[in-house]
Amino acid sequence: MSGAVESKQSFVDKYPEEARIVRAALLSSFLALVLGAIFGIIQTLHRTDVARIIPSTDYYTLLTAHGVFLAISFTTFFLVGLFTWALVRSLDRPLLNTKITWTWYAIMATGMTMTGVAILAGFVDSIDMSADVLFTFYAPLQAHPLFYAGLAVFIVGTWIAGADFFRTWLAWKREHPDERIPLQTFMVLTTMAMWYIASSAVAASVLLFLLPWSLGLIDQVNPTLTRTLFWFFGHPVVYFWLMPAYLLWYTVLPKIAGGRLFSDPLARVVFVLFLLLSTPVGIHHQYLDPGIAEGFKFISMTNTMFLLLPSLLTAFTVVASVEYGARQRGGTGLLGWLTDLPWRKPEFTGMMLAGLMFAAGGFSGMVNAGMNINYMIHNTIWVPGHFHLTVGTAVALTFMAATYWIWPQISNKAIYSRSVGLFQVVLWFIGMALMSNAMHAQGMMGVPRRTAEPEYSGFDYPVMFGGFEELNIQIAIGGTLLFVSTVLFIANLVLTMGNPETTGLAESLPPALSGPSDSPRVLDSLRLWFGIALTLVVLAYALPLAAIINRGGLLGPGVGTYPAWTTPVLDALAGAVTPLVGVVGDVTASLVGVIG
Ligand code: HAS
Ligand code: CU
Repeated sequence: MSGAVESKQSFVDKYPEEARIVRAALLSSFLALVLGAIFGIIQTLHRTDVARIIPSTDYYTLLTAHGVFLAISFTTFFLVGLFTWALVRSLDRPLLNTKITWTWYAIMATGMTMTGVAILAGFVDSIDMSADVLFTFYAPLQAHPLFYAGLAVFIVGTWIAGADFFRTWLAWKREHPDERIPLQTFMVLTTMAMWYIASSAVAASVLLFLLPWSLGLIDQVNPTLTRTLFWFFGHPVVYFWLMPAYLLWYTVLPKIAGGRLFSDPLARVVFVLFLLLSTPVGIHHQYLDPGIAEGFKFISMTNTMFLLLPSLLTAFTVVASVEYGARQRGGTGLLGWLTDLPWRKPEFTGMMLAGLMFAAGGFSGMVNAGMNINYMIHNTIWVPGHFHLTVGTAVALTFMAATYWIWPQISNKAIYSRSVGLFQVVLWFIGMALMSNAMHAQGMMGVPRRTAEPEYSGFDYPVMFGGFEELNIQIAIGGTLLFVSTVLFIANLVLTMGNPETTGLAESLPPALSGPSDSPRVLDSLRLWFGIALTLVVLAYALPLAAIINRGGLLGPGVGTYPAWTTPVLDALAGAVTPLVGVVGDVTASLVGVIG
């Protein structure tokens, strides 16, 4: 899109219907953020024994709500909103049919409501419904069928969203046969392609095993199988959260810094690498699972180490682009240019702090990924420390920061208070630095995750990096700051929505220094990359899955390979077929008699 046109007309001026959809998706995302934040603060204060307003028996309900609303709902609704904006903006063409778009939005919202109701009902004793299965919803924990049905509906919604994006791009391609895929669209499409592969496994797990099991159609499932299918999806889903943040770091952050993206081809390579490598690594969440051979775990570890590459490339490209921006603004010196960046802009500072935190989160991820050191931190609170830096900051803080930049363009309303915005993003950073650091340190002491009572009465934790109690205080203060930061973010947005509409809020995105024509055309061959990605997944998972099913059956040991509910169906079929066979036999016999 040419800068001149866009500077006159904002996104909402040009595409009012699409802007409405983006706003709806973002607001759904922020609703989930509010709910997740409320559960988060209750749980932080409970775990650290600062304030206990719920019984510990409700802790799993709380933790499930916190995880599902934030990790699944907040992230995915933001993603579909952001992707709709990025696709339409970069193709400079409307969606094919917004009725379809509203349909997938409604399907996703319905699915998430079903799942949310099933979880929240767990707080009400008089309702016989609960879903205390955590956001990693594999067996043997079992939820009410509504929880699984809602998730299935939600995932189908995201699949239709992906199809909507692909169809719109294909229409654009027919209109522009010789052009390269615009970078943002390329990022949207590779992410959705990765999502189709990743989510297929969890959809299979829900539809074939967990839902029939919770409906009572089958008596048991094979826990190792449902865990493995979950982690088949559970690792790539973290890149499904991260890739929209990368889209913003690559395409929006350099512009805010006053510069341009350093290299468009490198950005494409990074997204292709994520498509190829995100999925064949999920077993790194199962290093301590029995029933999976060490060799498969080792292969998964090796694949994970390759997967560090796209993030390290990103660190280089994004920092180089930001540095270019600073130098354009007159910055000089080895590090002196850092002072020439627009630190007063919440969208800039928020994204930079998110990127900085990601470096720390990525390093703790490298510790997780090592098979031997994983034994030290697995199932300790180190792991929540890790993912609050990655999804909880690199992703969440980038989304909040980007909202300060995107919202005016999709609503024609200026942000109510940009200084509160700046304060808010810095507060998030400080809160997370305290909370996550203390979580990592406690994890090294062996403090478990996922428990309301980490104290183990009568057991003293060894003192290192400061004592257990002191770290608890850091976690409580950090968690409280995060809650305050979320309240400020939401309040600012609500007040923004009350602002009068205005003009002049349009922003353009400049082309990259090294543009798409510098990269080989094969990079745009989505079919090729999708095919290779599928092949890698088959190579990584065929044998482990076959071994798991061979050992424990599809439905766990002793049940046989076929679901129990097929027995009555087969009996009924046999009952219907037997007389028929009898008739055929009789007829044949009489025919033989006649002929004879
Ligand atoms: Fe992870 C567990 C390994 C990245 C999320 N991870 C989790 C769980 C979650 C999660 C939610 O191998 C818990 C699941 C559960 O409940 O059990 N993770 C990794 C590795 C990476 C990684 C190797 N994780 C992420 C991201 C997440 C995420 C991203 C969410 C968005 N993780 C694991 C493992 C476990 C695990 C094991 C299982 C642990 C266990 O035992 O249970 C890598 O992708 C990390 C690569 C990144 C880097 C950092 C590069 C530095 C950069 C700097 C950026 C700076 C920029 C500019 C852009 C090596 C890119 C600003 C710069 C300035 C100077 C201002
Ligand atoms: Cu992982």
